[in-house]
Amino acid sequence: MRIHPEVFVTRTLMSGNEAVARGAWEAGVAVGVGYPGTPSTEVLENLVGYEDVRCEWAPNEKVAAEVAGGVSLGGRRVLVTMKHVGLNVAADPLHTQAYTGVNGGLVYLVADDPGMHSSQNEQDTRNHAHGARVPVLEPSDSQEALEFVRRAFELSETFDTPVIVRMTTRVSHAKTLVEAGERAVPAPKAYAKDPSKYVMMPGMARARRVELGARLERLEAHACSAHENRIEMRDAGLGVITSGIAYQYVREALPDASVLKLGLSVPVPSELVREFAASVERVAVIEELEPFLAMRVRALGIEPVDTGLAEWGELSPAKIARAFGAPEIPVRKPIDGLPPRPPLLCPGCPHRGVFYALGRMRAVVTGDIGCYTLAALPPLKAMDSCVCMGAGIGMAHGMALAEGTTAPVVAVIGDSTFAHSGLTGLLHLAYNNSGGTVVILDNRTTAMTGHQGNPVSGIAITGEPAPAIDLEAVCAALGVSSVRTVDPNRIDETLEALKAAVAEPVLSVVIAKAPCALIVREHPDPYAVDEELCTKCGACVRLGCPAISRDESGRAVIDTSLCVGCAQCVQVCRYDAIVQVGPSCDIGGGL
Ligand SMILES: Cc1ncc(C[n+]2csc(CCOP(=O)(O)OP(=O)(O)O)c2C)c(N)n1
Repeated sequence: MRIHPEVFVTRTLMSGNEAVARGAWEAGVAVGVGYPGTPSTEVLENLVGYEDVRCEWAPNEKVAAEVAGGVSLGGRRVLVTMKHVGLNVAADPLHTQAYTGVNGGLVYLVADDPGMHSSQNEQDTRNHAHGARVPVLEPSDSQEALEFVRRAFELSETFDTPVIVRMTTRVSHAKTLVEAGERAVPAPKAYAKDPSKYVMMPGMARARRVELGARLERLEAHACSAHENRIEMRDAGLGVITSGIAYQYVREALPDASVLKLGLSVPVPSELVREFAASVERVAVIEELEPFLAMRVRALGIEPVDTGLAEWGELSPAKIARAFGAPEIPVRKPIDGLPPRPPLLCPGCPHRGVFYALGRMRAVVTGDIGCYTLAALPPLKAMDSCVCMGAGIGMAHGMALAEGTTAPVVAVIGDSTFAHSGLTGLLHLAYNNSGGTVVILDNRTTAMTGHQGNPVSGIAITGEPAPAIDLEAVCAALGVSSVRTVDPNRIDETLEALKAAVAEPVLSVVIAKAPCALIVREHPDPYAVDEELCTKCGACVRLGCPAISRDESGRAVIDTSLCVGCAQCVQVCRYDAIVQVGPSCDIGGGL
């Protein structure tokens, strides 16, 4: 095969998220705003690298969507980014922005996580879109990610609606070749005062609701001829209706099948579906997550074949091939006999000290989402619940109201999560005279999603310093009279502060403040175990530090290449068997 050199000049390997950022830049966005969440985070992290685009991390997705709504109202194009659960938080503005429509193009980039690689649940964003009556574009590779984002801005302005671009983990993170274009910035639109369009009170909203229905019909008519939706006729024996990454899987597993590929999948183009179904003998619907398309196909009186494919988890070419009796697609199996490697808090993680102390207190811990959720796992086993961002604070109060336990109930929440949705929970507790205890784990970063800045750490998306909120002052302003700040690497001090806090009859906050071990540049020298002093009691092992294990005899061993010298283990060893060593010290058998 002859390879044209210009292919390499104009095409670049990009992840789907990189391509989305590029597409938004090419579409002339003025602003990108969002809240981190896997698998969407890199979109904004890439967009900030382009010139002439203002990017901002918001404290949460609702605020991001509202900022985006303002940019749109002001007449400029804007991209708002989040993961699927973020759209729950942003659902309130979205559902009414669908009524008001837009001025400048308003595009939501929402990334779903089938299989829950990095999420607390699985959701199909198409359901939200259907409920809000906004269109959805579903790219199946990076080239489409770029093109569909550009297209989404055109659709937004042509049809006067917010548009969702739905990504999934594999489209977001896989790299495929992309032919990039140039940036074209549309002329800013003038803002014209129009309360009947933008002030959604009942009298105005009712009229807009009629328009919303009419707009959806126009969108559906458009979707029947939109070039994002195409019929690929091959063998007429089987016709597959599909969208997003599932399209790529179908092409690999069933190369002879005819396909109706829906790039603009909401609203479902009924006439196109009918036309396709009439041209094939059997229709199958193959989609990742919910039977969203399948239900609408059925509603048209077309009965798709029962594929037996699950309505949850990730789809794969192998699963599709198996479901259709097609030639098997080999899947690489994990090597036998590998030791299990459960996820653990990093060596030197400051969260560990807090959970060790809470374990000692036998506290019931209503937790939250962040790196610290790992404290629920052995050996710490120090978290009792994790539902959604911010939930732990209200849940601790609810537990106290239920009077179902005599153990102290403590809410634990990270700094980014506190700014995201902990503030209002704490306000509820203060307002309702709770005597509970809330621990804010201030590790100076949003660690879980890759160390983004946040309003507590005071670092902007550009990496520049930004105003940081003063946690002590904020808690006091919300009505919390008892606020303590501790260094969680000092375990005794942390334990004392927690015990004192739960003993108080008033609402108390303990701020556990120490930077994430991964953002600390210089660490103290590592520690090692003195073989002669170690009694094999296992106290240090119960901290769950990846640097500490046992040798065949049961004696503790510290891997000095992993140890960052936090000295938490030193504090739990009652036999002074853990001693500091130089970084390159050969501790051999003697120590
Ligand atoms: C609504 C929502 N948005 C985003 C996420 C992704 N997410 C999970 S935890 C987290 C923040 C964690 O930061 P922090 O609370 O500071 O804890 P850390 O990881 O630093 O310990 C984010 C952004 C999510 N799960 N839910």
